[in-house]
Amino acid sequence: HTARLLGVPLDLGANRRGVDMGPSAIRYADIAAELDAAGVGCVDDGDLEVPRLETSSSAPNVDKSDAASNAKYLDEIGDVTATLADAVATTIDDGATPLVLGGDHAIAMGSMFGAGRHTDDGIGVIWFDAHGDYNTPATSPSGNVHGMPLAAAHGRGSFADLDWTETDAVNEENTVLVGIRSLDEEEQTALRESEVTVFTMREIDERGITAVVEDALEIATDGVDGIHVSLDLDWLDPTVVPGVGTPVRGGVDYREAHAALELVAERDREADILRSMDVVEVNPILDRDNQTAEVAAELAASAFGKRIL
Ligand code: DIR
Ligand code: MN
Ligand code: MN
Ligand code: MN
Repeated sequence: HTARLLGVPLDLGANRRGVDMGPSAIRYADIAAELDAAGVGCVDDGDLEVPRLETSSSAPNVDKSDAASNAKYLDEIGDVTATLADAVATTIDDGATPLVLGGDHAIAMGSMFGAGRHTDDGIGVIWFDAHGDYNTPATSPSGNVHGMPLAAAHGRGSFADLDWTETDAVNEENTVLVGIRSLDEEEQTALRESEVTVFTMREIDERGITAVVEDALEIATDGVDGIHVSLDLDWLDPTVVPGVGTPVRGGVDYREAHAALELVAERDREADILRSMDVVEVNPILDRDNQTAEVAAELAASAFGKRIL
């Protein structure tokens, strides 16, 4: 692979300022050197231009009584999604693998829509996260779009009506959540009724990370043109990654995280499955000594094939 770094310093989808500095922090953690050590060529395309909180037109557009508008900055985020989707699709057409640096998790909509373009059978998704990110504007208790990207990718709720959503290429039955430990009530219902496979932390406790990720890869890659891997750093335990906006106790540890992403790389070596990846929710303001960005850079390198021997 040749990795193409695409920074997306978006924070409008999250409930805290600071994730906009994620791309910078991950570059400072020397992701280029990490990828180099993985034997992966790396081109840095810089950052996408994103609207800033200070200069965006207004209030976030929230009307709790109106389900359709209970999604903060949805218009601005839609613009970013459309731009990123084009960049990701172009990168793949050029024969490279996009590595999208967030930014909050709302950017994954752009990654997935872009990765799904020009496919015959669509893509699968592996979503490493503490959260399900399966809310819609109608169900979200927070109104934060970073809690909704996967539902958007499946064209759920009012997302289906938006002109910037592309809803047929991200296959629900090839979507797998791994390491989940925090779901809102209506999110649970939506996931239970969906074709998405959810592996909670409990499965990891019982069966171990290797067995769970092997299963996830089997499901995600079945009959598709490739997979998108989305890594929310809050997937890991907050003791390992203090620099995230919505930490949840009880996450995977450093070694489990590496084992998981190394399995992705292993499968990619066998069958060329990795189409795109994003690394999101790094918040340097809440971090200590840039640890979270360092872990992000190392895990991305593992997914792209870094090996010890
Ligand atoms: C919560 C938090 N479920 C929400 N989601 C987060 O706002 O919808 N996702 N933090 O990563
Ligand atoms: Mn999360
Ligand atoms: Mn997330
Ligand atoms: Mn490959």
